Amino acid sequence: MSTKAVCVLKGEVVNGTLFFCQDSKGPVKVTGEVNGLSKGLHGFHVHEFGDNTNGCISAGAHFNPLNKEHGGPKHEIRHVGDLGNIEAGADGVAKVSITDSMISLQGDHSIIGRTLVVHADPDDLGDGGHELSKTTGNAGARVACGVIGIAKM
Ligand SMILES: [Cu+2]
Ligand SMILES: [Zn+2]
Repeated sequence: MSTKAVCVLKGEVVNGTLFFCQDSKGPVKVTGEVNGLSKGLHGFHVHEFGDNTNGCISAGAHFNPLNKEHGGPKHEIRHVGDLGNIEAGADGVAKVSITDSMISLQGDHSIIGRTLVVHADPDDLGDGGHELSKTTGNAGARVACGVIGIAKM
């Protein structure tokens, strides 16, 4: 059985739609497109709360049920929500195609009802040596966000 979820990202200039698909308890495939970005890398994370009452800031910190330090998606030490970066071309469009085994659409690592956030700056994946590297990857402002919801099968 496969589970599907969807997220509509909204920001002042950045927007997009992401689709999530998981077969039984396998990895989650994230696909879609984000528009209106500056060229280059942008931090891309699942944040803890599905709360956008005060904009993207209400989504809280990175989803971190295992209480680890911030890292990159391929690192052993990472937040569950750490999906690394997406990369926009000169046209401001980032095509997203990520497969991740830490996030899930069910159980303790479920991202359903939490917020997907795109940042202004690159995520340094914990290695930047900045005081924020081990908590946020120093990825800067939140330029768009959206709550991840259950999608039609
Ligand atoms: Cu983030
Ligand atoms: Zn993180």
